[in-house]
Amino acid sequence: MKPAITYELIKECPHTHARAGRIHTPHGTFDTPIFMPVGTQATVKTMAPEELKAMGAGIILSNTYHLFLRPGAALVKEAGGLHKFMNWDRAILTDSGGFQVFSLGDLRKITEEGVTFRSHIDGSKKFLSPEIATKTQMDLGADIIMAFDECVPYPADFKYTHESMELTLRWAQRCKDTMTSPNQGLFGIVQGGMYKDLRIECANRLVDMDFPGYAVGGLSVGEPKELMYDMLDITLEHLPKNKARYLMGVGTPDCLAEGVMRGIDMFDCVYPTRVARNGTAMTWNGRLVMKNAQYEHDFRPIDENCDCYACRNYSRAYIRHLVRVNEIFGLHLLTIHNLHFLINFMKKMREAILNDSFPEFYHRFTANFSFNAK
Ligand code: PRF
Ligand code: ZN
Repeated sequence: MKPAITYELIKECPHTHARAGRIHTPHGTFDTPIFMPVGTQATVKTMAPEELKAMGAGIILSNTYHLFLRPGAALVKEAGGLHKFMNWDRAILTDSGGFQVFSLGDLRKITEEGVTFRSHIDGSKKFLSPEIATKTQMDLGADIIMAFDECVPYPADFKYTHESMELTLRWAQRCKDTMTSPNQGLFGIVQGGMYKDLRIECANRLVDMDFPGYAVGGLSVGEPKELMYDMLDITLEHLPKNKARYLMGVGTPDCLAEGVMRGIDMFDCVYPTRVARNGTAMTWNGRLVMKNAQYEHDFRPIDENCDCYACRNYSRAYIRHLVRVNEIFGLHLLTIHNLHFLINFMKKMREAILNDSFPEFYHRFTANFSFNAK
């Protein structure tokens, strides 16, 4: 039987580890490298599915943790699954809840069996395990589902990180043993903190278990960027070329370019949607803080070369006004622009890989881009 999720390698950059490919899912095929907009609570905040499709989004991410608490997987199943519930007929990936639970800090307790935690909503006691996270994701019905892992905080000592990695590997096997759905694909998640030998061991042992795709977890947790890139380099060396590779929770343009250069195919991050709701626009040069006085009489679009709905129809001055008076439409326009920008950014990288010009793209991008706000 054909696996539900397959990766097709189309072209490798001759100078870097960047690669262009395609991922086939039961809800369509999308080109990689790709950025997945985040729809934590079964909606990409402020966005209608038609708007996401219009900008070319091929897959979105949602969260088991949030949907498990509200409205519950049984209700989503009763609705006919997440695709039908939220009216999205392209691919969906759900994260397992592991990362969200671990972000709760003191409100959780980890055992071999799983994680007991207090709901951030009403403080009630809840339990998630590899079996429950996998069954919940089977009920939600996303195309790609994630193993239940422990994301080690930064910094963490070797002993803790090692034991945690062993637990993540035992949990990955339990997820695999629970997964029985023929039209979903379960991805394994490489942990191992900031220790190269643990990263290598975790990658090798997950590959032996044979997943249809692999994620790199436990990065972008507060470590210096150079350290993250070192961990990525070593991890990717040990993942097979014929499977998808997903860097979890990474989405600023500089990290996307660095990740693609190292051979990552998929990314997700709340960054573009979160900063939009904060009044920030993303551009090829860096961030524009729309509230700033310098945009008061600026009747140009956010980005002259962007063909998103916001840039085709509205000025910086208008969006600045909306943001200043707290109008929802301003946040909606910025969300449209930021997601369009990142989807287009990935498309440009893919074209460069296909044209053998990825190094030129990378140098042009890094010469113009500054992380600082303007
Ligand atoms: N594990 C899971 N989800 C995640 C992460 C992880 O390590 C990260 C780390 N950046 C983001 N989302 N399951
Ligand atoms: Zn735009």
